[in-house]
Amino acid sequence: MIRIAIQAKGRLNEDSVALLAEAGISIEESRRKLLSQSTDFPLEVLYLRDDDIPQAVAMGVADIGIVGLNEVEEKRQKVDIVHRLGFGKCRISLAIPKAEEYTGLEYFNGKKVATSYPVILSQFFAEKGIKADIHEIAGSVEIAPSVGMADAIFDIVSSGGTLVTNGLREVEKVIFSEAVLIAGPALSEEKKQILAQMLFRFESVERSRGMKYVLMNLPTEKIESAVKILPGMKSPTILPLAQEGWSSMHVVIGEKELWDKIEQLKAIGAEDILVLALEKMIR
Ligand code: PRT
Ligand code: ZN
Repeated sequence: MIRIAIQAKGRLNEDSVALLAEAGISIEESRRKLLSQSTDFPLEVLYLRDDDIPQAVAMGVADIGIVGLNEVEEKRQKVDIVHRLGFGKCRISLAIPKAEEYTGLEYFNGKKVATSYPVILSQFFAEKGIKADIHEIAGSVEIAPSVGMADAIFDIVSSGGTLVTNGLREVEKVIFSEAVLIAGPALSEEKKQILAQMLFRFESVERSRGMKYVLMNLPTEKIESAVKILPGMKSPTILPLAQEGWSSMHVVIGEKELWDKIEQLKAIGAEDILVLALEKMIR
């Protein structure tokens, strides 16, 4: 049995639960409970505030956790980052009132900067030789300049909409964050094995993201040209069709290059192209 800490509610909760579900790990519906069990995998889920997850994992209250890299960096707990999960992407940036002229990092010398991430910010300023006054506040950091509490802010940005609404301008992107899977420093062999099993499933889920399963009919003599259009793939699956001289080809193509590849395949004579969703890709 392994225990994972995930965010109880908030931006990372839904994607964390969805990732477990896609990995075939079902969890009892129990929004109000602190702890719930998986019905089909040796896993317990502990629901916490994201701020508490790094410490819970470092102390062994949970064995592993899903949390933003920003919280891991800020809390400085002894945990290992096992895997980047690709959701909850954001950055932590310095922003100033939009009418201010920005000349570079020296701007912040002697300025008061409001943030919920004082550890990350003080390290950044120390590395850059900037002497600013860091003012820690828990929430609504973005309003600090307009109410006269600070000259600038250091806060999470994703679309940038919140900054614009508050008359602020992003001037330095300091760290990039996404949800990460973390683990405590001293997992038992049994727990390490369960973690490896989970990782294998997560990786299969990730690999299949944005991939399509494509079937098409193709003159058999064109197979070689088709393989050239799809480099980087092991040989595609080819099945003979009842009609002499024709074959059916099955390949996996990334969504980003799908239309480009399909146009090229059509140009060499591919017909009846079917594009299907790909659920899992297991290696
Ligand atoms: O209750 P709990 O303490 O668990 O939750 P929380 O309120 O502290 O965190 P939550 O749920 O807001 O965010 C959890 C994690 O999501 C963060 O630690 C980040 O790793 C990640 N994340 C990704 C974000 C954002 N994107 C984000 N946009 N966290 C916060 N924001 C805020 C941002 O500060 C801004 O105020 O959302 C607002 C909108 O952003 P824009 O730029 O899109 O306007
Ligand atoms: Zn929080």
